[in-house]
Amino acid sequence: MDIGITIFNHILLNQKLNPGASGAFTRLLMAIVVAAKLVQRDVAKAGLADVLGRAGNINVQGEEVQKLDEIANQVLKRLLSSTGEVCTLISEEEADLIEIPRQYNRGNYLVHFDPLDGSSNIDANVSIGTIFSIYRRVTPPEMDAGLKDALQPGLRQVAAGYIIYGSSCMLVYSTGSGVHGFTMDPSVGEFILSHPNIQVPKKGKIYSANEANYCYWDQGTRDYIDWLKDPHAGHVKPYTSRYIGSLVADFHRNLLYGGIFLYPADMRDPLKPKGKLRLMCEANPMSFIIEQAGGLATTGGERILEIQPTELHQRVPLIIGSAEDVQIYQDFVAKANAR
Ligand code: P6P
Repeated sequence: MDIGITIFNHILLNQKLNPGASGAFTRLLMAIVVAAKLVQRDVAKAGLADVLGRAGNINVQGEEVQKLDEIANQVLKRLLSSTGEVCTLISEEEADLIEIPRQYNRGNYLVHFDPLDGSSNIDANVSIGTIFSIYRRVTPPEMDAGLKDALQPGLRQVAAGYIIYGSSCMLVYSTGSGVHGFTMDPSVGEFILSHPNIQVPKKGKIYSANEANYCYWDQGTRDYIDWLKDPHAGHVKPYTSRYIGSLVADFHRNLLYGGIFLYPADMRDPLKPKGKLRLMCEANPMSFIIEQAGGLATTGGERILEIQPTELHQRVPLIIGSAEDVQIYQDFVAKANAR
């Protein structure tokens, strides 16, 4: 196991593998690393400073915004814009494309990000996370970036990753050459390679879903959950339920241990018929990572990474994890739909 490699060295090694690289992508990734350190610093002291609690305003998703959300959002906007390597940004906290301040160059990349996912858990000191998804622009550099750049299928991502602020702070990312995890060494303030080439187990025994929504799910999903819990289904190892209610935390555990995470479409909130999670800043980056790690990610009917987006903040059902578990889920949905 490679130890002692810092994330900066890892990113630079990655650049050396691409002889034509200008260093722009490297500078962008390094800005994300610095942002992660700044957000981690504030998250770590959340219970101590006045950042705890509500900011008293509502974000574009209609959710109460916590002060840490705002801090994380501003940190990412500032650090990514000042690289001069992005043409626009899209934050889960803001309705529209974020314009890059005029004093900075505009580059060939754009980033979708959720600055602090799972923030409703902040007050309870539950693990939360930052999620990012990087694309190349598709419009000419002399034009202002627009929706054509921002609404690309997840297959077009050039990198994706997340930072989990938990018992330790980890950064997990992929540029399309495997998934690599780095753990923060607080004594030196560096992310050190701790999980090289992460591969998700082909099959797990953990399922993660908010079963309070059970009666609002489609028949195929209900059949699958019933099967998971059926003691007579012939499971080699009985499944166990683990649900934190923080996507990054639930995803990270299943990535390492194996299993399946489900946030299906539900009819609990008629305003959100496609489920709760956002395609561009949650489902696509996590799907890019899981496929790089040998897993699968689906809506139940289609591969997440192949969805052609139509809105910046569109929501999608997300079923993601170990390949065999996700495949079995898809079989249940297909059977139910065929009835
Ligand atoms: P529920 C957190 O608010 C979040 O966006 C994800 O991090 C998490 O997976 C999901 O919502 C939890 O939603 O409806 O189970 O509370």
